[in-house]
Amino acid sequence: MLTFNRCTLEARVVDITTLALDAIVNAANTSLLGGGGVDGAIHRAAGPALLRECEALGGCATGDAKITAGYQLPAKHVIHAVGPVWQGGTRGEADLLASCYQRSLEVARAAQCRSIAFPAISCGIYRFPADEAVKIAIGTVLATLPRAPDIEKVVFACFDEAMFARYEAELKRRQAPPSKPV
Ligand code: AR6
Repeated sequence: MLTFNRCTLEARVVDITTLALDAIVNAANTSLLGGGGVDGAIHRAAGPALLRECEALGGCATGDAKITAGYQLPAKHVIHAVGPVWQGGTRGEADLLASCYQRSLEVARAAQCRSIAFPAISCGIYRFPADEAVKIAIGTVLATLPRAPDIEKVVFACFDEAMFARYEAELKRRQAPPSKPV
């Protein structure tokens, strides 16, 4: 766990669809019409009304995020963020992934959310290298939080222990005080 101003950042091994927070983030695609991975799990758990609201949104650009209600989910809102497909790292993938985290927090703030959970966006079907993605996720959340001061809790929902270990290591590295000069 890491504390930044009044906000706690923590990693958990958990199915994101079970979290009763103000918002959970979906790793969506540009159509916003559902898919596999966490997107499929969120749509299944939320029920068909989520797809109907998504159909009215007109899609979403890569790197951007749009909000809906949570319907049958315990979370109040779903923030649908569209991560980049990994294409080797030379197509702006890192900036687009960072933009997902930044835009999600901006959208959460506008909806008065105080708590939010992120999956490891782009780290599944979109094949973004997980070590780099985790650094981008935590770094961008920390950089954006000063502009989203009402957010009190950020959960990084990990589907497996290997992903959890990456988040834990990066959170610990960021929490550690700078080493003293010898
Ligand atoms: N809770 C938390 N994390 C999960 C869950 C869950 N229920 N299910 C999967 N993960 P992915 P992407 C993890 O593939 O790479 C869809 O078809 C998973 O282990 O869901 O951004 C969309 O429609 C991985 O670490 O998202 C898009 O077309 C992470 O969530 C495309 O996949 C993200 O994996 C998006 O691909």
